Amino acid sequence: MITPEQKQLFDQEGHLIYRQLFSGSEARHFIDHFMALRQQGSYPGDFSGVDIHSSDPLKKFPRMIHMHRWDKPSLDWLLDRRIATVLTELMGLEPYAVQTMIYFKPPKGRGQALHQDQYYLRVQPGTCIAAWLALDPCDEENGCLKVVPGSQGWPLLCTVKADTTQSFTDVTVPIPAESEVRSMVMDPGDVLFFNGQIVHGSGPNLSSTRFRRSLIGHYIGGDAEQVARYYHPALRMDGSVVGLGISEGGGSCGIWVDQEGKPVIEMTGVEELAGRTE
Ligand SMILES: O=C(O)CCC(=O)C(=O)O
Repeated sequence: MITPEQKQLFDQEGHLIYRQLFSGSEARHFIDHFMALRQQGSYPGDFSGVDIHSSDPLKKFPRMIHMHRWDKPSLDWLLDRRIATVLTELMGLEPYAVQTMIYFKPPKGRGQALHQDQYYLRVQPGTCIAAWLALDPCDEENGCLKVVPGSQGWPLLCTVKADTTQSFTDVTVPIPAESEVRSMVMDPGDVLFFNGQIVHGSGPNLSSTRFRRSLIGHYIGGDAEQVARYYHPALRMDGSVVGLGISEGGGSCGIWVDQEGKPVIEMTGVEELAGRTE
């Protein structure tokens, strides 16, 4: 399914948009399914709580997490053959599946500050990879995902406080001023695959009418031995459970320093271990 050019691009840039891996009508079906679930109540993983009277749009439509543990359509999507095939070709081996999430990102909802997924998943050895399915048309106005191409080569950076007027998460990673932050403009059914080290995030939804919904799967290499506790149990792509160890994280993290006028990363930071949950 992946051409040699697409694989080369993924290796160079740490991300790849696979256009129309799913159809527009499948995307519409997921919108209907998850909007109905969201209206029906609250679920494990609704950390910020659901409050339909709140003035914060994200309180009315908080993201849902790990739906595959109790919702069959989510499990079927996480293990979908099309995703498994692309991931296997990008990674060189079949992955394990560890997480589902749906972001509703309602009109005027905040985004998620720049971060690296491996900060949360702590895969050892290796890193994680995401499959991010656009359910709505995604562009700069409604807060499309943005990535820093090439940052998949960076180690885990030390986090700093994020601007929580713009982001619903409170940590971010600093990047050099000259870094490209590329907008992922996508149509319903397109899937963005991105490496777990890559710096990515999204700005607020500036539209007053349009949602920016996306269904997200997180995967780890089929040779991984450990992943953070929150992501257990890991599943093989046939749905069977695989027993992995629990990684704790902590240790050193990268800080940007100036070296002869160029920003370089030094591993001189020490990471805090406060409860991380993506
Ligand atoms: O969809 C977004 O705005 C952020 C999603 C994200 O950061 C992720 O899938 O890791």
